[in-house]
Amino acid sequence: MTECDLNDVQALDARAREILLLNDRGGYTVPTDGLYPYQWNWDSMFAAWGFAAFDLDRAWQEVERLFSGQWPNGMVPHILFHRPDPGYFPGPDVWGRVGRGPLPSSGITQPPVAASFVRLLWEKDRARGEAEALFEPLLAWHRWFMEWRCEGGAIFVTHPWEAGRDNAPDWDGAMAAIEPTGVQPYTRRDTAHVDASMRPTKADYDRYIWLVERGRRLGWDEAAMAESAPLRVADPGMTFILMGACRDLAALGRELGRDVAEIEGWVATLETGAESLWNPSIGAYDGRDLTTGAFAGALTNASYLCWLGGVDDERMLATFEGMLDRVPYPVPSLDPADPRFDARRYWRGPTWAIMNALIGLGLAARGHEAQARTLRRRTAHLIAEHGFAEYFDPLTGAPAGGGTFTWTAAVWLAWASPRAREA
Ligand code: 9WN
Repeated sequence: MTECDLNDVQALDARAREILLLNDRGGYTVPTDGLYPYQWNWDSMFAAWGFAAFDLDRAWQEVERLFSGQWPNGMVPHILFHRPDPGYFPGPDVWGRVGRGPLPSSGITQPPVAASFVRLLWEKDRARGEAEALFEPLLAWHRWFMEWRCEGGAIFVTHPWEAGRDNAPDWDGAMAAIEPTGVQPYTRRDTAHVDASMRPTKADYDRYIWLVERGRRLGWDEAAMAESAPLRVADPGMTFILMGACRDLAALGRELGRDVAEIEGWVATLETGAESLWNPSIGAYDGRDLTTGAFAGALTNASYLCWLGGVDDERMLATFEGMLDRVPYPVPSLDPADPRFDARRYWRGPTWAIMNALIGLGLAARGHEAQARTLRRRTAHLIAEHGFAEYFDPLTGAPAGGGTFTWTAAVWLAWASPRAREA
């Protein structure tokens, strides 16, 4: 593939900046207008990375705004409802406000990419004080994960939304075992914005809402929710992301003169947990239902986050290279050879630029420069040809889900754009 034309690159850079500003709600960024009108946890950290390409003050503001919603127990919610908006369901009323944090929010978390992006921002200007001020809040969040979401060293989710990969096959077994009786009648808003064929099914939504109603009933008290928890699935995505984030937090802590022994201990624990997610029957890291012990049997884009976590796996490298040869617009969220593959349905097939960026950062950090470069170039072409969509069909590149999407614009500016490479 050839490089994008330089004029196109300038126009694309300008458009990406425009999208971030368009989705800026004054100190925090929404993922896209209409479909997602609030501040989402990991979206926001990608937004900060994108802003850092042209406005470091605004980048730090995004991170600080997210942590302004941190709960006293250390948890950082997956959504902060800064102002009411009827365009999204479930809104703040459905999540409830019992035993909560300082702001209206959801009661679950999302992938902890923050420490890794804080480190990247800090490296742009080490004289600034924001990273130092965020060190303890980040530490408290990671500690919350190790206390409430870690079993056998692997990080598990209690709601598919926690993983950020909502309808991935990883949770199919646990979701099927839930009987969503007694859910209050509700109207989905997502399918008013996006074609239903690109979104999770009604069966999924009934269970998403059932789980939220259970959490609200229990006041989002972790100890109460852990008793006979209906969904506990160990996630390679969460495990590798937290492992990488802990390594980054420890590196930052050392530079700041902090004691990082506790964080190093977590990394060792997570390494053991990651091994337990190796599924020999598919030759990849896989989701594992902690209630039944069953693997999902799914090669997903989260399987390729091993390098981000700091696990250099030759077997995964061979699988990754094979996938690059087979899939026109990598990395698919589910391998196309899987019978559950659905090219446009959300996390059951489509390619997500943010996952590509995380995989690429991991590959580069472990010295697999050639593979990282290939993925970066192919992601750049995907965005240049098909726009700043939420996700893309991995076979045709067709845009899917929401448009003018913050994290796709951010990934362009910070990583995929040829200019980002030069910088
Ligand atoms: C539920 C905002 C979020 C992303 C998730 C993505 C999707 C929400 C939804 O949108 O999830 O959190 O309503 O579908 O799966 O990763 O953070 O972009």
